[in-house]
Amino acid sequence: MNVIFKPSWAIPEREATPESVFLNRRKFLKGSGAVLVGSAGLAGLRPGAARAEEDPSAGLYPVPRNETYRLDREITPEEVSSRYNNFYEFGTHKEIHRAAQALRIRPWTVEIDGLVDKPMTLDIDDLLKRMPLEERLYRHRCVEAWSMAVPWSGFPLAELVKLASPTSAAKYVRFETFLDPNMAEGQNQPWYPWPYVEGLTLAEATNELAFMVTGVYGKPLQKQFGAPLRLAVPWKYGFKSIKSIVRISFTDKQPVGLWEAIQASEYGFWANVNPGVSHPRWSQADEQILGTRERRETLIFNGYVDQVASLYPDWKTDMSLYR
Ligand SMILES: Nc1nc2c(c(=O)[nH]1)N[C@H]1C(S)=C(S)[C@@H](COP(=O)(O)O)O[C@H]1N2
Ligand SMILES: [Mo]
Repeated sequence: MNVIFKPSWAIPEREATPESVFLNRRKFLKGSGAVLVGSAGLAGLRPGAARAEEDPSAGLYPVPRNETYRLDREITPEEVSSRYNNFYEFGTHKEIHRAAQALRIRPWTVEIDGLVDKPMTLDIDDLLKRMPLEERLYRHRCVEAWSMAVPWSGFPLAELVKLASPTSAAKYVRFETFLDPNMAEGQNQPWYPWPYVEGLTLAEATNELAFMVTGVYGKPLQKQFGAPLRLAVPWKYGFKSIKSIVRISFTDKQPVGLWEAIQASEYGFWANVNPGVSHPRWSQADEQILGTRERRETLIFNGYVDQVASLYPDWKTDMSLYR
């Protein structure tokens, strides 16, 4: 496709969000049959061959829930959260679930490199067997002012950091998504500096909340959620939670994320959820709860202040330091 779209970061998405949540849901309910046929087609499968696509990690789920992480709202139904996604590798719209079926999730390896004792390549299924899998209920707040609440399955990022054994010089963790424009049509759009990159400080990465997600709703992660391995850092805006990770590097330089590279004034490195600081083009004071007509006040650090405040010692006096 060579149609030139206006980059979606140039559109005030918040204006479109409440309506599109509602409309997408209705479209899904009316057209789910077509969705299934369409996705099998994209994956190059005959409809009858759909079983061949079964995720080899399916037998690992469901995993025990860690009750430490509680919600102040309902879990967003799967048919809502899995039909309204951001995954720019497959397009800039929210009905990414179809195009994202082109994502091939096996074989899948994750490179661990940079300032570590021993760089390594991990096979995803070996990694899944080595890590302590658990379920956590987390809120997710997109910078576009919509939110959801999801039962992620996965393991603490701190466990992976331990396995990687960074040297004392490492200060940051840099994450990278796959790069394959033949598979992911959105990666042919030249104004994005592919691949998608995100970063955390090492202290953030080893905070108890930082979670490597491998499943959701008691099953392996669906492709549109960023299978087979994505990040969840629920006190930060959603764009920090990078999907379909193939490389994790330890470094002494602050990583520049894809969104920061495009528009640093709107999407900074810290990106901590903060209702008090507006996005340059819209307020962050409240949020649309996905799949409902409810708006709710957004909480500082998305409600996770107890877990993360120690990472940002002076946040009370100058939270703008952490935009
Ligand atoms: N690789 C990659 N990761 C990504 C994105 C993306 O476009 N590509 N979008 C981000 C944004 S803006 C959000 S809000 C969340 C959306 O996650 P969800 O689709 O599972 O709700 O993924 C984040 N991770
Ligand atoms: Mo987002």
